[in-house]
Amino acid sequence: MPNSTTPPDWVVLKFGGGLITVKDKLMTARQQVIDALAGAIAIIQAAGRSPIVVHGAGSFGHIKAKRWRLHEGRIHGWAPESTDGEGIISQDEACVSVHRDMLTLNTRVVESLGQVGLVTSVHPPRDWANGTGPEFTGEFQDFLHGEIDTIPVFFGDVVHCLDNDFGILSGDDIVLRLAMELEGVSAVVFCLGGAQGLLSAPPDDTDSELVPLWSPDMPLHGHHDKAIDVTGGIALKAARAGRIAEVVEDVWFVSGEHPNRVVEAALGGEPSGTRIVPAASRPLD
Ligand code: IP8
Repeated sequence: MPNSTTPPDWVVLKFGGGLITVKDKLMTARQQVIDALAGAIAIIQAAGRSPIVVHGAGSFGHIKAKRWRLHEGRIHGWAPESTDGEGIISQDEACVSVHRDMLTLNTRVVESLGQVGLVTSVHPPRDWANGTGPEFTGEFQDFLHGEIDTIPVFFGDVVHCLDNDFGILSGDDIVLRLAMELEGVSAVVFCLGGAQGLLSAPPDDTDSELVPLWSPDMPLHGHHDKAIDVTGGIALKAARAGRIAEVVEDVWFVSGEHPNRVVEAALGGEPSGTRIVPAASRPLD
């Protein structure tokens, strides 16, 4: 358990949407995976760290956001040709619907954390964030100084935007800002679905191997399902992780389907996965 007399030793964990949901099946959560991750968070907290959980949207956000082009902001006089029988008739209704769906997914995560005895506080970005990308505005620091053993939970969301009314704020950008702005973040762990880390070649290539150490000056091969994703997929994560590695010692991409690797990465170990380092610090090959 974290100790109330010493400053928190923060560990930021991103649960990828492709890990905690079935990405191409509308509103389908992977409950066993979520439960296993909750167990990992309990171990990390019991080891004296203060976890912050940020989760992605997966099929609770991207499918409708894509169909209704919410990432592009308001498009006056536009509606999709087919609405897939979901009863939504405008972008405004789609925003409300995605807000509700994200809370449904968040409830699954929070209840799972509760089942292993963890206390959480949830901070939906729609209530405090404005704008998209790493420069979004919003005072999230205020949420991080409550009870020492309360775990703050954030997620990617539809948020207000000054220029085009609304847009999609990725959980990856929230992770970046937490890592850059909080004092005492010792590790940032991106928990992936369907991948062990970053790969040396496109995933369908038989020669593709796990890259154990990656920096932003190295090539990147990863899958980005543009047909589904409205945020940047693995390329966005890698770019953000490279920046985070400039200020945080342990930055990892690991398979979230192996919770022991998540725990190891969070506690300063050397799990199977990809360690991210800043460009200048990579040893010359
Ligand atoms: O999955 C996207 O967040 P991400 C949020 O963390 C929505 O990029 C609502 C699609």
